Amino acid sequence: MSDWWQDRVVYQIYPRSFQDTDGDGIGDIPGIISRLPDLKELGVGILWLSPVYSSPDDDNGYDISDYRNIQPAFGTMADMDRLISEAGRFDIRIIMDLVINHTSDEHEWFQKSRDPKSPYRNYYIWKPAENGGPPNNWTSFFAEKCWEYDDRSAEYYLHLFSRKQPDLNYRNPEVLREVENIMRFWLDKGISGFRCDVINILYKASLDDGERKLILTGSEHYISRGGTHEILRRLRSDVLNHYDCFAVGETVFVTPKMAFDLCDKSRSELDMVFSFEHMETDQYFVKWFKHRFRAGRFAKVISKWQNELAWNANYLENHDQPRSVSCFGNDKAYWKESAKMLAVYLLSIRGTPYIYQGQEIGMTNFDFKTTEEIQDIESRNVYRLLRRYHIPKKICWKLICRTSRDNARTPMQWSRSEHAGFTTGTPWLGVNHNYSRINVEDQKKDPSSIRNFYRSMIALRSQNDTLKYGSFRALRMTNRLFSFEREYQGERLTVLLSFSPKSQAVHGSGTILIASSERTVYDGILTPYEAIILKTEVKG
Ligand code: TEU
Repeated sequence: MSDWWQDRVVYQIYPRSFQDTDGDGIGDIPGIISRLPDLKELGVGILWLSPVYSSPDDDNGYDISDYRNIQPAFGTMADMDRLISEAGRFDIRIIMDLVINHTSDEHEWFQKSRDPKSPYRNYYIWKPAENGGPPNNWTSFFAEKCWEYDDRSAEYYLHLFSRKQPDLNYRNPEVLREVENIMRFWLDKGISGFRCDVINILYKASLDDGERKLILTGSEHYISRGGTHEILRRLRSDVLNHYDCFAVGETVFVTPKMAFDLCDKSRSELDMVFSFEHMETDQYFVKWFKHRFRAGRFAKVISKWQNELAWNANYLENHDQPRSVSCFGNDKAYWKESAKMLAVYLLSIRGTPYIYQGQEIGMTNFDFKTTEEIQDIESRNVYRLLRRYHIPKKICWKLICRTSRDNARTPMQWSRSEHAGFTTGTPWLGVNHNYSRINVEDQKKDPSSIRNFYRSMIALRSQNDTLKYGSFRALRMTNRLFSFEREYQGERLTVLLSFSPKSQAVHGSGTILIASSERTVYDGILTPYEAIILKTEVKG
């Protein structure tokens, strides 16, 4: 017996860049409503909305100042209610981004907590100076310090992300009570669950100095600690178990064992987690220092996670990652072929597939020209840090362009019209100059388009139980070929994925279930970046 969130495909919307309807250059909720027919036609069954709550937008909505109100640029609560009901008419369910590791510093809780006598003081993590400076040696996710001194309080507060994102204090039971009420507020509105932001770092087991590391000094004190598991079990028993919903956790730096402890059914915590290891196979110790992508390493990591977790949350893109066809495919000579091959990969491994807006049309990394075009706080901080270490501007620029989160945040490319049909105003972030070649409207008309291939793959997965529930067994994991088998109730599917710009001989038997090249007979040769699923019946 499966859960509905195992059968459906999730489509992530970054509302700021999806569809603007009032000409302010920022996407909005009425814009999402206007695109529901497109999303239904694509075949998605769940929408994950990145935050639409009130926010000063220091981190584009991941700094929330009011969880029960809608950011005016995105619309009103009435718009949100209408989106939930309209999506329901299309049998599309909605999950919201639950950002509860931190709030905005403009949240009323934080403003009240700045008074040491306030009952809200312990909603956050305040500490006096240590030897005249920050309370410990921790570093932040955003390449800056993670303690901010507040004159009014005469103490420091912890922020693992930007200084405008103070961490909540989960040693205080009032914080859990507030969070549970926020979750009920949205579930009572009819949403179907949450994508839980950095959910495995909620509980800080200690504020002692950390082992000095190049990345995230201090993280051993808060990554997947016991207190976080207790919090997740409470959220499950107090809230989630009382609704028809699911929770997918974004879990930084998890190993398969940590992930198992967070999302195995026996744990009664989360339903699935986003891991990062497969997204880090083209980098040295940190994502800003990339090397050539090697499919063999990627395949081995995927196979490990497929074998170690009962159910995975499978993704290649989101609002934090560069575009997959630029990272794992070939966005020049084999753009269409490699985008389709990645579609077969994503929709044929075991787990819930997550597609990010624009991935279905093969949107590529942005062609930034100047640092002024970069909006992302993480990228701007890293550029400043690299320049502080006197890294030449040209090298800094190359590092940022390849990895910046803004690569995924350029406006959705709907058509060849101005600003790709995203807005009639001035877009908040530049539109990729290739929109006249890569857009939804053109691809809907082209039977061989990437978008129409995604439609076919999504439809195939929805009808094929082997793709949904079958076992996984890796066959070949080289830099040119990733192949694996899925087996279920007497049906065996062999998935052949070429990551090579050259044709290659690959043994395979059975009839073609689907081929990215649309061929119908397999001759033992995979063409460049071709993907084929072969079907055979197995005895017994
Ligand atoms: O991201 C957490 C996180 O670890 C990423 O920012 C990561 O550091 C990098 O960007 C991806 O390799 C979540 C949200 O997805 C992100 O947009 C927010 O900025 C962050 O949390 C803070 O809420």
